[in-house]
Amino acid sequence: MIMRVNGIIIKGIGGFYYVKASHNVYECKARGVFRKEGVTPTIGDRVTVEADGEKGSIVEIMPRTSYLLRPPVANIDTMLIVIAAAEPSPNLAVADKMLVNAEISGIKPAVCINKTDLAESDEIKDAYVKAGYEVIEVSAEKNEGIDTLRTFLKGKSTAFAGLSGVGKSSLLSLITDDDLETGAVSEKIRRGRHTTRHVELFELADGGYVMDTPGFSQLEVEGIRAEDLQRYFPEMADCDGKCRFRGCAHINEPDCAVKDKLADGKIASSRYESYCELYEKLKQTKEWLIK
Ligand SMILES: Nc1nc2c(ncn2[C@@H]2O[C@H](COP(=O)(O)OP(=O)(O)O)[C@@H](O)[C@H]2O)c(=O)[nH]1
Ligand SMILES: [Mg+2]
Ligand SMILES: [Zn+2]
Repeated sequence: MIMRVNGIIIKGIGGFYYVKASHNVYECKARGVFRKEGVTPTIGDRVTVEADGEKGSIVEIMPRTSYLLRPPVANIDTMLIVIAAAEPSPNLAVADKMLVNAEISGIKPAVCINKTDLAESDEIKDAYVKAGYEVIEVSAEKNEGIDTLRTFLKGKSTAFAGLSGVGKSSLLSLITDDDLETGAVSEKIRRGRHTTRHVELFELADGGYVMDTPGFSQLEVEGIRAEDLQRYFPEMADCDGKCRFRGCAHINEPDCAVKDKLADGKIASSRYESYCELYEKLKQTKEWLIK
């Protein structure tokens, strides 16, 4: 008997889409009509399936609230940028690049500082709180802050991003009770179960979804003009129109509201350095590469 059910695509492997609908997962093909319309079903898509037993066919894709291109995933609400307090030592330039890329994608970012058992993290926290971001401090190793993290994740779709080794897999397995690959898992299990690097959404017991985003930390900031970069630094928003020069880049100009805020300690110097670095890189981008 064929039934119509609504669900969410949690993974795609070998031309099949796996759609989670209440307590079932349906192995689905997509109707050819999507190809004609130029739409590719993507992980995170909310879809309608015509199901026959455990197999099904995706017949409708709901409009997306967000779309991340790399890795491709739809309807992510939040991007959680994971930084380790130590091991590896924090790379705030990379964290800021990821924050800008999340902002450009229209996905609300937040910061998670892991490995607080290894080093103190006040300074990092301070930089991002000043920027206006929510900051969650945790230790996957000591199981600290995990309840706060669970509360934060409840009821929304969150993508975890961060450099390799910061503890994304450790955190994801703690909150999903799934046996994900972590640096600590034995080589045998790793080879047996996690040889493919596919992206997958995991449902949380309290409602909501989480996923890892391999490769996201490597993405450069591109597709925007250097002049527009300040829009993606929330702590600069209230400086808009307050500098002496119109179109102030906040780098070499005198009487600059951003530099005043920096001097007052209301913008972290690490954040300002990231801004300057990204601005210079974008300045060198050829105009015709900008969307
Ligand atoms: N000391 C400490 N080690 C951690 C913590 N979280 C993860 N690790 C370790 O850091 C390594 C990398 O973790 P993993 O979850 O694989 O990082 P990923 O590359 O971001 O997925 C592993 O050896 C983990 O056991 C933590 O909170 N404290
Ligand atoms: Mg990992
Ligand atoms: Zn300025």
